[in-house]
Amino acid sequence: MGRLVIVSNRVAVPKRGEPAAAGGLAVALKDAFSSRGGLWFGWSGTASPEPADMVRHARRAGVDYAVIDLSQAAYEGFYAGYANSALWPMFHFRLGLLSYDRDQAGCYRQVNQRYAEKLMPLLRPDDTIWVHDYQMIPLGAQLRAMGAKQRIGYFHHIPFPPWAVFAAMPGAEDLIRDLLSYDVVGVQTNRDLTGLIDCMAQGTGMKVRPGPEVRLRGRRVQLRAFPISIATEEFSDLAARSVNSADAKRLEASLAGRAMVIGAERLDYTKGLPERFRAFAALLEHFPEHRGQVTYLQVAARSREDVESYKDLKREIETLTGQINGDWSDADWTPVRYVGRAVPRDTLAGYYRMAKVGLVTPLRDGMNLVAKEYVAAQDPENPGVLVLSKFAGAAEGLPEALLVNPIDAVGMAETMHAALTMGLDERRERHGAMLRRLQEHDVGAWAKGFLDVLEGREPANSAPERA
Ligand code: GDG
Repeated sequence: MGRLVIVSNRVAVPKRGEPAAAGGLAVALKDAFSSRGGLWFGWSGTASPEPADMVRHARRAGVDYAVIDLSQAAYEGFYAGYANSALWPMFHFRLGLLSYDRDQAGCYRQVNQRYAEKLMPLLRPDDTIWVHDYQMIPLGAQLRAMGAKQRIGYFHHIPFPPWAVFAAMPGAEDLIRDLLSYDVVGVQTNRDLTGLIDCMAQGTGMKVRPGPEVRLRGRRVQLRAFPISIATEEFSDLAARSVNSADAKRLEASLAGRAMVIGAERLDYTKGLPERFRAFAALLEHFPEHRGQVTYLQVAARSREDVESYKDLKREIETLTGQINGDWSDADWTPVRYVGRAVPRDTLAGYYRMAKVGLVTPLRDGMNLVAKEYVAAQDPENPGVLVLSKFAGAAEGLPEALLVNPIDAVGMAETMHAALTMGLDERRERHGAMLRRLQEHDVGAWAKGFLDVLEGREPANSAPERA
C-alpha cells in the first residue's frame, strides 16, 4: 500500500520531542499513518510580507510534514477574504454575511495553484491523496491538470447547502465542477449529502446515479456521508482524570453547590451564541426556581479576529453578558461566566464532566465535536444532559440528546429546564445509548471508512455509518 498524503489548509508540525496535537485530524490519522507512513502538506500558519518560496520539511513520529508560508496579501485574500468571508458564510446558509470580492476569489485559486505546484513534485505514483475542507476545493482539479493520476479524495468538514443557496456564490458552477476531479467527495451527514447531490445535478447538469455517484470520462466520482467523530476512549479518560485537577476543584468550590451548564466553542457566528445567551435569560425569567441556583459557564475561544463580522459578534456577546448579569445577579451569584479565550484541553474536559447540562446550539454546523466530547466526558453513573441544536450535523447521530431549534429562545429555555430536572434513570438511558455509539464509531473508524471507499475496499452502495 502506498503512502497516505494529507492536504489541509493549516498544518501544525509538532515540536521536536513533543506528541502531536491532542485533537482533530492528527488523532484521526494516527493509525493510518503508523501502518503505512504518510506525508502531511499545507500552510505553516506563517504569513509575512515576503515569504520564502520554499517547502520546509520535518519528520516527526514517522510522519513527514511539508509546509509552505503565505504572503500577507495571499493570507488576506485567500484565507481571511474568500475562504472565511465568502465560502464560510455561504456554506453555513448565511447569504446576508457573504462578502464577495473578485480579486479575493482569484487569490483563492492562485493560492491553491501554488499548493498544487509545490505538492506535485513530492508525490509518488502509488500515493493516496486526501484533501481537507473548503479552503482547498480547486486543488484536486489543479493536480489533475498537472497530470496527477493518484486516487484523490476530498472531505468537506462544514455543511453543504442545496443549490438554491450555493448558486448565490459567483462562480458557483466552477466550484462544483472542481469537485468532479476527486474520486470521492465526502460530507458529514445525509442532509449534506442531499445538498451535495442537488448541487452536482443542478450545477453541472450531469445525472447523479444511485450510489450516489457521477460518471465522467470513464471515471466515477462517489458522493458519500462520513460523519466525523472523536477519540472517544481517550477523551473519556482525560475527563475522568481532569475532574480531579486543581482547576476543576477550584471551579467546583466557586459554584458553592450550584448546578453548572456549559458551552464551549470558537467565537463564531455559526455557533448560535447570542441566541443561547437569550435562551438562558429566558430560563431565568420563566423558571424562577433556577434563579440563584444555576451558573452558565461559556468558554469562547477567539477566532478570525481580522474578519469584521467576528468583531461585531464579540461586542454582542460582551453586551449580553453584561445585561444578563446586570438583570439577574445577586451579590453572591453571577449567572453568566464568560471566558473569552481558549482554556487547555484537559481542563475543558474536566469542566464538561462537571456540567449538568451541555449546551451545543449552533445555527448550522458540519458536525460539532463539542457535542460528542461532552457525551464522552460524562460519568456514566451520573451523566449530564446534552441539549443539541437540530442544525448541528451531530444531531443526525445523537437522537437521544434533547434537540432544540436555537432560534426559539423560550423553547430552548423549556428544554434547559427539562435537562436540569431530568431524573437519573432517563439521563443514564439517553447517555448510555449515545456513548455506545461514539465508542463504536470513533474518529479512527471515520478515517478508515473514508479511506476504505477512496481505496476501493468497500462497496460504494453500503449505508453510511451513523454517529
Ligand atoms: C469544523 C466544523 C466539524 C473549543 N473551545 C476550546 C477548545 N475547543 C475545541 C473543542 C473541539 C474543537 O475545538 C471544535 O470543533 P467543532 O467540531 O466543535 O467546531 P469547528 O472548529 O467549527 O470545526 C465542525 C469540525 O470541523 C470537524 O470536522 O465538526 O462542524 O465547523 O474539539 O473541544 N479546545 C480548547 N480550548 C477551548 O477553549 N483546548
